[in-house]
Amino acid sequence: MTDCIFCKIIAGEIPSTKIYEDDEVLAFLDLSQATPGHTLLVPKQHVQDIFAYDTDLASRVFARLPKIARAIKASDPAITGMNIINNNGAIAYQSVFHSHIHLIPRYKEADDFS
Ligand code: DGP
Repeated sequence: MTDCIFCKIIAGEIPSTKIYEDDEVLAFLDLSQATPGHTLLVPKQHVQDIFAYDTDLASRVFARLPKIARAIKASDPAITGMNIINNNGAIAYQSVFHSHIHLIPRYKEADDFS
């Protein structure tokens, strides 16, 4: 999709810090880090939101979560938890309309990074 910022990141037209990539998904650091290591997992195929997903593709994309979450957690011993969030629709605070899953590491000390 020509006007989609995440499609441009997937195509390498906009730089990103890649965390994980395979034939079907890309995970990269969120520009706006809720906590250090805040990562977005996106399907390479443009899918607007959960309502538009092909069920098989959704199961494959969401199945990557444990592996990527474990890799993020392993990157810093201070990470002891993680919020995983998927916003769907403007009413639910989706601002980029290429489906993405937030992986937000939580740290063992009080982690107010705002
Ligand atoms: P959401 O509100 O759930 O649609 O989250 C969209 C996220 O996308 C938001 O946390 C900021 C992030 N974002 C927007 N533009 C860019 C970009 O150009 N690069 C990166 N890495 N992240 C972006």
